[in-house]
Amino acid sequence: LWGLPAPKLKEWDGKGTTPNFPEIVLGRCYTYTKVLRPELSHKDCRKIGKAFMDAFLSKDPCSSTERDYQPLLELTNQTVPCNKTLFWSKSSELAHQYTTVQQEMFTLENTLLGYIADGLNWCGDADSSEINYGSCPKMGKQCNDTVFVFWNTVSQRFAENACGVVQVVLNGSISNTFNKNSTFGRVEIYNLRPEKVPTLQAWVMHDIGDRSVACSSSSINDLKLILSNRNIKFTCHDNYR
Ligand code: N1C
Repeated sequence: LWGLPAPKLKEWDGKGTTPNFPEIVLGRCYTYTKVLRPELSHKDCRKIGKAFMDAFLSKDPCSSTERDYQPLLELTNQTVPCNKTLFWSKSSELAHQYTTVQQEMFTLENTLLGYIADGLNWCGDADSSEINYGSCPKMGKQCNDTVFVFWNTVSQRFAENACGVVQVVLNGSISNTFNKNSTFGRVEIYNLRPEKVPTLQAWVMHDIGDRSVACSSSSINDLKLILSNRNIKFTCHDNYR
């Protein structure tokens, strides 16, 4: 409509959408499916990019739901082999260094959708079809924003699909080695399927020089209890080599 000013996007406290978000999503999708894992070269990156935008554009970023991301999840479905799923919490860097060396292991970021979204931020606006590059709701503070809903949704799927013995890398040099409020503690452990996942193995890693033994800490005991109630066996290794 000629002459009408574009509606002003809502202003939030958090940082805005990552610059060039659509291009990054498309580029990462092609890199993953054509270069890194050509067995997925049949995936349609244009469709995937469109489904990602449709999940949040023209919507209030504080009213996002799992359903918004379902079409994107369907287009990016992928099988992770049994015994190869690796979870992590407050140990992203170490976990990913490990999967870089141990290429047959998969964190969520080693799957297509996790790879595409890793480190990015995004939001739309209820009153405009534009991407909001200026600001987005501050996670946890202003609302459960669309990026938070996204990670909950994909983490849930990642855990539901896991099979065999699964691993988690935990940070033994912080007080809450197992944190009930983390994605791992809140979403992933409750979505493991006991009929497919007999055992969860924790690798509790410490900073160099820190010789505490976190496997015997009370937070690890909480994890053990939750799993035992869910009929999943638990093993724990301090500073797995
Ligand atoms: O909250 P966390 O850790 O326990 O989440 C990690 C856990 C892993 O096992 C992943 O499978 O949940 C999954 N996951 C991601 O893969 C991921 N990539 C990037 C969850 N969150 C992820 N992010 C962002 O990091 C996201 O913004 C979320 O809030 C943080 C969580 O990191 P954490 O607290 O160290």
